[in-house]
Amino acid sequence: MATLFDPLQAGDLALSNRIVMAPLTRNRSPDAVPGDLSVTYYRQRASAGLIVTEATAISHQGQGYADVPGLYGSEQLAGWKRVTDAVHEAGGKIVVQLWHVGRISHNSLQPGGGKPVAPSAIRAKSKTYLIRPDGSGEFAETSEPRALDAHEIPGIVDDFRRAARAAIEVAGFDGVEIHAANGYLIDQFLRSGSNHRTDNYGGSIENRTRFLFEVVDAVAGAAGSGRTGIRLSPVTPANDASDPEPQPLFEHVASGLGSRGLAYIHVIEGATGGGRDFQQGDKPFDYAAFKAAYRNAGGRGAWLVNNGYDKDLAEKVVAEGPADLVAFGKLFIANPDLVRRLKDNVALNAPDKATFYGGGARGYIDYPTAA
Ligand code: 8OZ
Repeated sequence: MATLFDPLQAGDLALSNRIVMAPLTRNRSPDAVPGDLSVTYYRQRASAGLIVTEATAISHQGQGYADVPGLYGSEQLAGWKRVTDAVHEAGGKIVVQLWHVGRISHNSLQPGGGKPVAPSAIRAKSKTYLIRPDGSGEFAETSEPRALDAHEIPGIVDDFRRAARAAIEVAGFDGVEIHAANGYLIDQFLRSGSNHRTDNYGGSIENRTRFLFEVVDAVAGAAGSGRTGIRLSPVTPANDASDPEPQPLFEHVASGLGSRGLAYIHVIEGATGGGRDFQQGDKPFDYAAFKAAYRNAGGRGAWLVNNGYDKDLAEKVVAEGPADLVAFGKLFIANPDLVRRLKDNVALNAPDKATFYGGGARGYIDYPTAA
């Protein structure tokens, strides 16, 4: 029976164990450049089987929060190269999460102070995080977006392609993860609550999933399909994501992904950071049918699960199914040596919520490792 501490081959990624560091937004990259603190933070966590970086904007337009990193300029790529070198020196593997926030943004973060872009001009009931001129942080309502013109969509697909290529060739990542979860741009296209388009990117399930598959094909073409993963959150209400019928939608996504040779599928079960049983529509989501749709379509990638796992539940899903890999978020914030602590049953440090977003070294690189 598989354990959390066994190696796994996920596509082209040879992982030393089944414990993944989840993507975690930390807002410590002024000018979108990861700096010394981030080099230390990721190096400290290199014993994870795989690190998925915090969500990283593929373009200035894809930015939605203060001090989150990007992949679109040479300084940002150079900052990330220092991170990947440090993780590799420490024996780890690291992929970058490719992010376009769509409507979850604020005019003040957009090129020229313009409106954020979205499938449709529907404002999200959600907040973003800004930093005031005096350096203090504040949560602010997301701005009114404008609907993308169909002729702009290939340019965004190109931004994903360019970011994926630079991530591998310049920044030295082992792979990339497409962020298609949590109510950001790709998820906004998927769900009927945020996509009211009447062209071939809206309406039917085939049309609402078109943008996702275009991005997957572009990114997998640039990074290599065996170095590409994708994160999905079939029922999350995060960032005002809503769709009354997630089952057929996400089974269509899963079967389309099955033939694309990806390294892994990363599934947030339930409400992101909240209840694992959360549902949208009138039926509980059937994760087994979702996974079966992927395997039945030929999908061979690793099945990576996330949301509220502790050691017992993680061991169970890796031993008995359905998972090959388990991602831990808050536990990795507070425990740089989480793999060793889980293996040796060492008590865990508790995460400090007050230092999750923004700030400096405190709550970022000062959690102790076990003696
Ligand atoms: C927390 C704060 C800001 C962004 C996500 C990228 O939910 C995020 C995020 C999380 O996927």
